[in-house]
Amino acid sequence: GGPASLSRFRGSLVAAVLGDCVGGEFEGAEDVPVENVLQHLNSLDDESKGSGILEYSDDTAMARCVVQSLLTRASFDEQDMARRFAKEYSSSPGRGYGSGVIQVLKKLSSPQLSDVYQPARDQFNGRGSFGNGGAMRAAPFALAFPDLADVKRFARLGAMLTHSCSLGYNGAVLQALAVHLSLHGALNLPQQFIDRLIAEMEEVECDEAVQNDARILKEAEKPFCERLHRVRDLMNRSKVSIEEVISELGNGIAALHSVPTAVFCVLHCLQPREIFPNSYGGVERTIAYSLALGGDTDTIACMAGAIAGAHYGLETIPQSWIRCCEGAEDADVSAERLHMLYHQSSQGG
Ligand code: R7I
Ligand code: MG
Ligand code: MG
Repeated sequence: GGPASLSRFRGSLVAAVLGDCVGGEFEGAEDVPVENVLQHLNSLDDESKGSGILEYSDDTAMARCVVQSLLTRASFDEQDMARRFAKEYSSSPGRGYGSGVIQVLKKLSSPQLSDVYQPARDQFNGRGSFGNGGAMRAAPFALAFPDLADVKRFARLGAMLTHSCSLGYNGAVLQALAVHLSLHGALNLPQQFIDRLIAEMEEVECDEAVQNDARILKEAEKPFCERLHRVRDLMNRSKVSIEEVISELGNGIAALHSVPTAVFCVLHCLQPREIFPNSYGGVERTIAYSLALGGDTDTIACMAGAIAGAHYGLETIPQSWIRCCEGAEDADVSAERLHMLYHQSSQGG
């Protein structure tokens, strides 16, 4: 489909859920042989096995809250979104949430709370979390707001409900930016895509809070920009091993060690790769490659899935995968509603 077509919205939201569900199998694994990834993904096609349904984790649980809040309020409403996070957590606490964020979610359910951003600020001795929990649920912001300034602003605020460290919320900004650009066909020119991401993040990271956090955490002055430059170097190499990707970009639970990695997974899998079957489409390659990196596989595959799905569209995603992932059908329905909201807003309505 063309820029911002329905198929791209559906592809993005559905592939994010698939990444989370199929990625759960390898979360935290250190060495994931490609054969194991392919075996796992093959078993999804094999319906006779009745492998059952793969459950989604906190990544999708929180993204669903974001989607429902944006759709219900037809804009960003931090009170409403915070309430939904808290309610979702209390009704289903076993989805694999990060150990720190649980404190925030408990505080958010208190009726006495006056500032919904305060619990996040209290995390980690007052500096806030740099985990990837804000980024993992950022894609819907790109699917709700046509205007890039809105995407950046609301992705940041949405993340700040749990992640007040700039290295946390700027991961969400980067993820939403990547989905926004992909939705508009920017991955047709990969070099320009990465240059555009770097240019946008240059602006985002030109900020005092970023400089402070970077200094305290001993990171480069503009941490995400520095990582994106590494992504650009890696994507232009003729051969790159999984070990190199892990050591250059990371595969961990910090936003800084996972969002640029997810962007790289998408870029690396734009062409067919000999480690994957020829029958694989782009979304399948991207998710498979994300799993092969090990580490925070559900989240990296979820984020890479959202970016890739916005590029390739829903038609490239196997039905058999959709059928065995919890929440994938729901995501498809929500995507249609987001598509409507998006195009209403872009007509100034
Ligand atoms: O970021 P968050 O929501 O976790 C998301 C991850 C995803 O992989 C999900 O799939 C799920 O598995 O969890 O949760 P947080 O608790 O805010 O951050 C995650 C972890 O990052 C924390 O439990 C800490 O181990 C670490 N972390 C920090 N450690 C030290 N100092 C995050 N921020 C800090 C910090 O400032
Ligand atoms: Mg998870
Ligand atoms: Mg994870």
